[in-house]
Amino acid sequence: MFSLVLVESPHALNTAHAAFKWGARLYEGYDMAHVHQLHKGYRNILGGAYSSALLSLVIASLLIACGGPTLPDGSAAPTGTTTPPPPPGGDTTPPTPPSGLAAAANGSFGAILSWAASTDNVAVTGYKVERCQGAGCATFAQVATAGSASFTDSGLTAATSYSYRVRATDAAANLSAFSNIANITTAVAPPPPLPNLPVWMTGLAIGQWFAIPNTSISSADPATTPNGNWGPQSKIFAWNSVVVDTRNSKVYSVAGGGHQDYSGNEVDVLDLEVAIPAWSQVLAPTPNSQLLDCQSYYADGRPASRHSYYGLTFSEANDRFMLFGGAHWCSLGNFFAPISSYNITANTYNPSGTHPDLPSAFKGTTSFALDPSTGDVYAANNFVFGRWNRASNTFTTLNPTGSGPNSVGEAMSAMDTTRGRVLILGGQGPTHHHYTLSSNTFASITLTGGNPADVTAVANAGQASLVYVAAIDRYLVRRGGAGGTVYQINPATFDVSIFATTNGGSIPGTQNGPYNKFVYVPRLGGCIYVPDYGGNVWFVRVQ
Ligand SMILES: [Ca+2]
Repeated sequence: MFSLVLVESPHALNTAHAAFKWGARLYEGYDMAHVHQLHKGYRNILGGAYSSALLSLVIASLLIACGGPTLPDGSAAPTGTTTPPPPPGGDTTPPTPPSGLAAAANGSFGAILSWAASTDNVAVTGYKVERCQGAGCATFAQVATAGSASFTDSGLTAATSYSYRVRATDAAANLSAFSNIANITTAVAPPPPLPNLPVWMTGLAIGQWFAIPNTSISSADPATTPNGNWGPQSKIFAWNSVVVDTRNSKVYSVAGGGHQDYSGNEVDVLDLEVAIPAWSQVLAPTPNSQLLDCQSYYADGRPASRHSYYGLTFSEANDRFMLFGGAHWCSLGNFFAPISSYNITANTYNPSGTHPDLPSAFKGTTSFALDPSTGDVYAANNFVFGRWNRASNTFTTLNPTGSGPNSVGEAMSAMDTTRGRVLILGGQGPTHHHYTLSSNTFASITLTGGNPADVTAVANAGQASLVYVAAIDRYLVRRGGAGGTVYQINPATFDVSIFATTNGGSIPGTQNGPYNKFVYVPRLGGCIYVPDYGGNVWFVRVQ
């Protein structure tokens, strides 16, 4: 549908003065004599007075009927359809009901809705969006109108259930039946901002890297060294991630080890909200006498150490860290399927069987991306895509429509909480995609940017860290090389550029990739980076 608007003399029908706008162009005096005759004809058929709406209709019909006539400036008329005239006696036929209403929480305070458009004998002019609050609610009230088949709601309450339904209307105010009802639950409220930033952040500018003094994780080594060829340095060097409890800005290393490198499944923590952060061990490792080779749980019932890759995530609603698969302590190598977890406040691991296993196709260097509004975790591996549903503690293989990644080993992924979609990027696959939660669809994306070298660097990044920072509406990418370079990606256009930083020249390269060792810490407005075992933890403000 395009718009055609009479801008002059709609009733005088004076060829010399009549003019209309088609899109942004102004056409004056275009075959107005012919239009005049047609207008009179329509009026005779339909009755009623001369009107600008009827005249617009006549002009549009004329142009379309002519199959693209040349307009006064020599250009072709646009093609398309226009609103047909209402039936004699007025339009009494309502639009068809909207179908396939899908809704997804948009962070703590919003929702994103989409649905299949209605049709009408004349034209759908809009939609009325209704909402009710509370699990199982039934008292809907209109909260908005929408001109097309999608709507972004805002101003909601955190950690609250809402239901939506939609109906269509036409110009005669005929209302369709309601769509299906779609339910969402908003995310828990984000942590309150710190009233005072920790003193180590004093004077830190946006983009300025800072090595937090005396924060080598080697300072928290277990009293008795767990078995393994490489010792506790493996927590950082052996294909591992760290994870942040975003409620209190504490960084954790959880059961990082794996293969023959290191058997230790200790938990270490670094509190960034104190004046002088320092690593400490909060849970000692399983004693060497209790180790079991190539098992997902040791003899003491606690999960084995592993290369966690990207499979270490924060589950706020469950007060847990989740451990998805990985390469466990095992002389034979191999990938493992169990999902394990650690209870943060209780400082205990959960026993075997607390969670389902990953389907075997999700073993390996799978990408995992957390949806903070639900706690669900989206998983992408070679040719497969799935979701761990936090509320039901089930893992489901999803089969999105659209063009999906065909090889994503060691790809990075993160959720754009503003748009409700997961970006899957880099790694071994030659293509890049996003996944839209509300519609269960993949779309192929193309990275762009003014500096092709930046685009190439991001496109080819395997084992890299990807975070989404809603406060600046940017993805940030950290690769494994030395120095302070951070890339940013515009999540709407996929434009890649450098996020300007200073003072990062002495940041060391990582061994075996950053994975999620570059992590956003919302209460501090920056990202932590743990590239080294014997060196300090780095931090960069990003907002
Ligand atoms: Ca109608």
